[in-house]
Amino acid sequence: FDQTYHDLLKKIMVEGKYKGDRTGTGTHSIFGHQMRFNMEDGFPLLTTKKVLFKMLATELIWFIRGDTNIRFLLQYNNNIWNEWAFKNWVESEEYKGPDMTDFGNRAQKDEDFKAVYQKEMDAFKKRVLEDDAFAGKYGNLGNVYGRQWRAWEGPDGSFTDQLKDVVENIRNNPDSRRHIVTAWNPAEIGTMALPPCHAFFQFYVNDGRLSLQLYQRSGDVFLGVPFNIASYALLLHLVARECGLRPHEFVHTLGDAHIYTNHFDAVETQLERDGFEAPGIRIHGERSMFELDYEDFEVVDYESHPYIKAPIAV
Ligand code: THF
Repeated sequence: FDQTYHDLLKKIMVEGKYKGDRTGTGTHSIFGHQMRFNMEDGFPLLTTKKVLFKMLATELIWFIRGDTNIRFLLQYNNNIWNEWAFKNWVESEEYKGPDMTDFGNRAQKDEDFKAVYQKEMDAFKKRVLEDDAFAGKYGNLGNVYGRQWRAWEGPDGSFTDQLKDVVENIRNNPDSRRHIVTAWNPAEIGTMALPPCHAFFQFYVNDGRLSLQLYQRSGDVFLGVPFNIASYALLLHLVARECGLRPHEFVHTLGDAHIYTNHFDAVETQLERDGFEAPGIRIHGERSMFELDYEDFEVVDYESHPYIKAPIAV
């Protein structure tokens, strides 16, 4: 698994072309790449750096619940979506604090600003956790993944639960070529904090085994992709369990696969490391995937190199 991922890192470092981007950070990028991870070889949580399973597992539960409010994540001390909610808050009429324009880049370059930003961010998190009305307004990321997966709104006002439907269809008509869930809803892109990166996925059943392919339009290969791999592998395990099938392959197809220029040193560090044996995953209890909690998951025998810190581009 680590090798498959390292091959992608190397390919971008060698062949990647400089490309400016929305965040103003700059990237090296390639277009079109596919990786395959066989669940029979273990659970693809990378070992050449520590990947925080709790963060991606609680995020996946949040998607599965159809929740789009960061309050749930904050309750697990999961901060991966804070910047996008915070951006809506500081750009609102109601915000009266210090100027937070371009806070992501400024916090990396300016220590004094970073302190001010962190104080504002802490106050924001506290308010989202404690104040229901505030959380309803500014904790919500809009019509992001959870909403599209569980309650896609049709033109007639009806709702489609794509995730429940796909589980039903896999059970009842395994050979179908329409086991699809899409988060890419063109009519609602404007109401999302960030248009979906992992946009479209499909299941495939053969010989009692279930596979999953994801089309990811944009991949932050150092920070996001290790999360995305483990997250969709976990989703594959959950849906297979729900349908009485064995999890087989996760096929990860990437569109714009990029490494941010401020991640290059971190990538070099990671590429010098050799991987350990992949861990395993256990899902405890009998509850349906729609009712699971983080405490029902267990990663077993995870041995990894240390965590590598790198800044997130907002
Ligand atoms: N934006 C960018 N630039 N990259 C992304 O990967 C990304 N996401 C989501 C939305 N926008 C994105 C958010 N997902 C981390 C990981 C995933 C994220 C956001 C942030 C992150 O910082 N991970 C760190 C540490 C986590 C922590 O300590 O809390 C890591 O080292 O893994 C892609 O879906």
